[in-house]
Parts: sequence; structure tokens; C-alpha cells
Amino acid sequence: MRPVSLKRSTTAPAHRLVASAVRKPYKGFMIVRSLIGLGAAFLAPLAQADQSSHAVPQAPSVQEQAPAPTIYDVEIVARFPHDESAFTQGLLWHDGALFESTGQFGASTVRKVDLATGEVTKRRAIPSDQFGEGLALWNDDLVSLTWKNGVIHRWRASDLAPIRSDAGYPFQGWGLTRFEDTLAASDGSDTLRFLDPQDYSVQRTVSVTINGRPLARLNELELVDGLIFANVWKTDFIVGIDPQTGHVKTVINLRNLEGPALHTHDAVLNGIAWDAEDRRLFVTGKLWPWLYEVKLIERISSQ
Ligand SMILES: [Ca+2]
Repeated sequence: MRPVSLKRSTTAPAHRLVASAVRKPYKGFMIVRSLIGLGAAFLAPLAQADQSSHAVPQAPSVQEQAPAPTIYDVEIVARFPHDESAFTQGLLWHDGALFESTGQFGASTVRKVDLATGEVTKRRAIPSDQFGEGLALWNDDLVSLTWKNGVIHRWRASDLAPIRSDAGYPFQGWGLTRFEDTLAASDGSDTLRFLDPQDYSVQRTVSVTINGRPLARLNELELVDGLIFANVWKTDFIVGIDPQTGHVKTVINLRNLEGPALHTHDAVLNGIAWDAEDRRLFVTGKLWPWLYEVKLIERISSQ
């Protein structure tokens, strides 16, 4: 299943696009080491050297591999102000507004944001010893993760009133989004966990692969037309993941946004919201001054 694609362009071969889109790695990180052609574009899996707590699954045989992902560029439809002090960790669209969670110790919040002005219209603080992470909507509740605190918070969406906080979640919290009757959670590895939305027990897991190789550093999440979109930490890519198989079906190149030009270690692309009713896709980043509505444009190989 492909996300919204309103027009196509024929330019460089897909493998060249991905190669050109791979930015110089941040110091200490080999973000993308190489491109390996299997007859199509291949975005090599991100380095997993620091994912020691997570066993890296073996790449399946060629026969088991999914088709190479479809590559998209984006066209900016609109640009809106964004609180450039917001260390964005979660973003979603609900009831005519953006809801956002932010991180950093002592500064973590959940907030309601006016799209047009970027004004924070409601805000709740997360305890200062906790580092806020991903945010998802479950019916009338917002559910927010913390990074290493093992605490999951629950808020009333209408006014952000705290409902409850549960300790003991045994994994790192990164991204969160609703998928069917579960909440899908990332932890910075290639694993997505599908959680019971009430007690947060793990119902199932899936390992995310791109052309048969594990893809780690999955961060903020959003369900878009049946695919789980995920920011890939410290890259300018969003990937679209099949929630059943874990196969990356789409790779979205966002290098033409102004946010990545900030070139600071923390100010990375993070934050995806999908307005399903009006089919609008919003993206932003940590500490970015702008939030964008973007349209996906499929990149067609000229080969
Ligand atoms: Ca999201």
C-alpha cells in the first residue's frame, strides 16, 4: 500500500537519489555506510554498534526479501511557525489541532498547538526528572512515553488533564502511534512493539527491515494509510513500514526542508502528524522554527 502520491517526477535513478540524500554522518555515528544494489535502491541499515541490548536478526535470504522501497521526495505545501525551543518527540493531529510532546530533563511537556500560529494553547509539564518521548492518541486520551524512566503518562485530550501515570515499562520509550487496537512503540532499535493500550503489555513485536537488512534508530511514529511512518534518528528520512511484516515499503527524502540546514546535533527531523480527514501530512524537527505540510512525490527511476 502506498501513501498519498499526487504526482510523479522522472529524474535520477533511485539509487543515485538515495546516495545523494545520505548526508555526512554525525561524528561518532556511521549513519549509512553504503548502498548495495539488489536491482533497485537500497538504503543500507543504520549502524547498530550501540544497540548492544538488542540482538540483530539475520538478514533473510534473497528469496524472502521484500521488493525495494519506493522513494519519495516532498514538495512543501505550507510552512507554519514552530516553537524553536520545543525538543519535539511526538506529534499528532486531533480535533483540529496539533498535539506535541517534548523532551529534555526539566523541560518535558505535552502541549496543544495552534497550527496556523504555532502558539501553544495548552501545556502540561512532565516531572522534571523525566525525559518526555513519543505521543499517541487512544480514543479520548493522549498517551506519552518517557525515555529511560519506564513511566507512561495518560492525559485527557480535551484539556490535557492528567489521568494516570504508570511506572515499570521495561523498554526505552522513543516513538508511539496507534495501530488498530494497539499502540505501536519504538525504542531506537529496529524493533516495533505493539502494546495493549490499557496495561501496555507487549502483544507482539516486529523487526523492521529494508531490503532484508535491519533498520535501526526508529524514532517518532505515525500511522499513515496503513503504513507506520517512522523518523530514522539523525537522518533526513522517514520510512513507511508495513506493520505486519516490518518491511520498509517507502523511503521519504526530506532534505529539501530548511530544518536539516540547522546542522546541530540535536536539531534533527522528528515529528510526523497525519490529518486523515483532509489528508495532510505534517513534519517538523527538534528545535526547528518551522513545521511543514508536505506532499509526497514519487521518484521514478530513469533506468
Ligand atoms: Ca506522530
